[in-house]
Amino acid sequence: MAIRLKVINPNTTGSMTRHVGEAARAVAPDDVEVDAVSPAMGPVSIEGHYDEALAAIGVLDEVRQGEAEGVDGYVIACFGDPGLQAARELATGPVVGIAEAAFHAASFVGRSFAIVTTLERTLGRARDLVDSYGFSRQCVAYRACEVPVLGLEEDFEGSYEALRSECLRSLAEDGPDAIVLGCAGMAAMCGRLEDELQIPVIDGVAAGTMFAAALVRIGVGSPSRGEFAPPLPKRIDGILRPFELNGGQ
Ligand code: 2AL
Repeated sequence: MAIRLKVINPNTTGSMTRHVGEAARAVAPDDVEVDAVSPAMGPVSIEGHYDEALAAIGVLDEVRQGEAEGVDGYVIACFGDPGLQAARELATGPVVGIAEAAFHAASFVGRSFAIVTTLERTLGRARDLVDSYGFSRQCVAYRACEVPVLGLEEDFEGSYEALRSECLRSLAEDGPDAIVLGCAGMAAMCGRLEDELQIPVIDGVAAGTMFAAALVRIGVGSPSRGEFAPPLPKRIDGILRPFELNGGQ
């Protein structure tokens, strides 16, 4: 049976969603159908805690719809993994965040990795994720190339140069065994960077797609009891009313 994966770009920029879909399809096996989507509401890019809190709602909306459509697994394609734990409460199948996927991939190929991301202000979130996922010993550096998320598409070559320079500084000063790219919008730069740097460079969109497909194939999904059991039924007020589950009962 074909595996249906929903790859969610949590921001609302359609061109980035298309690129994320291309990155996922480039690695997905023939029996994996990739549906790349972005939420109907939310910020055009995610570069801070406010953006992320709003984007998480859109992610949950997509997972809710995916469950009604029989989706087998999900990838949350933003490096802050917005809404990941909540999405697991909604989903039957696996939900994989690209930051989490990239850290795991890096840990398979070396002792240490460096994260090179977009804006410096997003590094606190990266640190929190590394700590909470248990990768503090492996992550030896947190770096930013100071290109905003949408700038990655607006000036691809200039952004590539900024990213490449920061990666080279990291190799010289931090000595990681691998580089983890800190934004879904960097996916198209991964192969070229790896060729130039001669070190594993990990794009979480590719890693997350393959991990999610593998989990579906081996029959591993979200837990249905305990912390990740479906949300408790309750009334939800105000503009979030459409998120009430089972009529609040
Ligand atoms: C991201 C990302 O992957 N998508 C987005 O909108 N922002 N991450 C980041 N560090 O800027």
